[in-house]
Amino acid sequence: MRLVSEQNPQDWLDLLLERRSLYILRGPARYEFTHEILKDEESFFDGRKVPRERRISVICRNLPLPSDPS
Ligand SMILES: O=C(O)CCC(=O)C(=O)O
Repeated sequence: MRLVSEQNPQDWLDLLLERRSLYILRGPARYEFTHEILKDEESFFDGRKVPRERRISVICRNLPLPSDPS
């Protein structure tokens, strides 16, 4: 997964999502960065090919707080 800063797209970070892994996006990672699953031809981590196969994603979202500007 790649996180890219919305303000400065040169500020990005790749995360390795292992099988059966759980990730939580919150705070700046949730609201100030985009997130994407990389295309197969871009799917490398630490120089190692990460094959894209069938992927099941279960997403849980919280309702925004009333004070949440987004
Ligand atoms: O499949 C994923 O892990 C990404 C989910 C996603 O982009 C989303 O809907 O927030």
